[in-house]
Amino acid sequence: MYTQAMSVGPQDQAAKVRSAEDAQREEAFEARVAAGDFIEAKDWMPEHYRKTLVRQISQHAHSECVGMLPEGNWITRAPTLKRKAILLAKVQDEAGHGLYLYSAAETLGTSRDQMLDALHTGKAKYSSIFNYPTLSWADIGVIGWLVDGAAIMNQVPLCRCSYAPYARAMIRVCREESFHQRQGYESLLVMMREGTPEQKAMVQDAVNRWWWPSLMMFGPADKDSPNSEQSMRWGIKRISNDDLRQKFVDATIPQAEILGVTVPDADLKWNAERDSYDFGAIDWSEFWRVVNGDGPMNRERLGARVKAWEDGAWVREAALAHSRKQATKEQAA
Ligand code: BYC
Repeated sequence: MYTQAMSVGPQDQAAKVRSAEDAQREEAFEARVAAGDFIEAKDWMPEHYRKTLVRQISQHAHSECVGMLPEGNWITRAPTLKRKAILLAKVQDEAGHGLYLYSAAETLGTSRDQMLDALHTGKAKYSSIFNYPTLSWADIGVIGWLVDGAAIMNQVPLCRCSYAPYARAMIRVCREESFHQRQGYESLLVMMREGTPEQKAMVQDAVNRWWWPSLMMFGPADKDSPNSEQSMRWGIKRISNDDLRQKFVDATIPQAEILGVTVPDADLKWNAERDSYDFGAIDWSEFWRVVNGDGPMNRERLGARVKAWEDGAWVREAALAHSRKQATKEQAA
């Protein structure tokens, strides 16, 4: 008895040849990546590699854009002209990072409209950290110090990501993030060294609120991270979530000591054997709640992005009408 599945017609033979070719390409791709080679947009890549990159890069781009909101909230209330100019420049940098990253994701064959639609309909994620409120001016310094500090720790290895357009974008992003981290730390140093007792208490309160969410930025523990293994094998991620988190704690605690603040972790202690700090358990239920849309500011943040998109509709329409008019003129000439 013959069934379709057993058919060996010309179509099936073509499929077999194609899949053999794909297997060969895949092998060559894996070998290139294992040798530390960079992949360019026009190179052949497995579909899963492409999808993983679109997911991570678009999510990264969304994070940069949503990340403008908590800080933008303080532009009109910055305490001096100098601080206002710095904050404005920083928020503009974040918009620039979003744009380079959307461009990097577009090289993988996805459109910006598709990516934005995924954000606006809640299908795409953005960093959990931006779903917390900025309650005082000290939050702006602490975001620079801790949030940008965590971002740099995570992003420096991405400058060696196997996908070259993403790696190239990350080089510039990291230079700018490094300035962001320093300006945040410097503003906190001024408050802690020259401030009133109330200002010092404000800094400590901000550290208390941002510490744990900053540790959560690195993502779930390695054992609970479904994407890590494959992403590490493909050289998309170079250092694991837990290793980056540990490096961040080790780099940050001495900075907290210089600043004169403490972090809200009773279990934090130096472990001479590991040459690292031991730290307390992260509340993963809070992390997943925030990632899944139920954090303190999720609704406001997404609402603000959707509103900005809707308010900008007339600009997009006008730009399209203008380009259509130009095209008609050029055709007529
Ligand atoms: N928040 O398998 P895992 C900035 C998701 S912006 C939300 O470990 P992966 C700045 C994860 O997506 C910097 N979701 O995933 C801007 C996955 O879900 P899906 C933002 C998170 O991808 C303005 C699931 O949990 N940085 O610096 O291997 C002002 C399982 O996780 C989070 C980047 O985007 C999270 N924190 O590793 C100031 C860096 N963590 O997608 C500053 C680029 C995990 O399967 N991204 N999830 O549905 C990465 O390096 C990686 O994507 C992550 C996660 C380390 C974040």
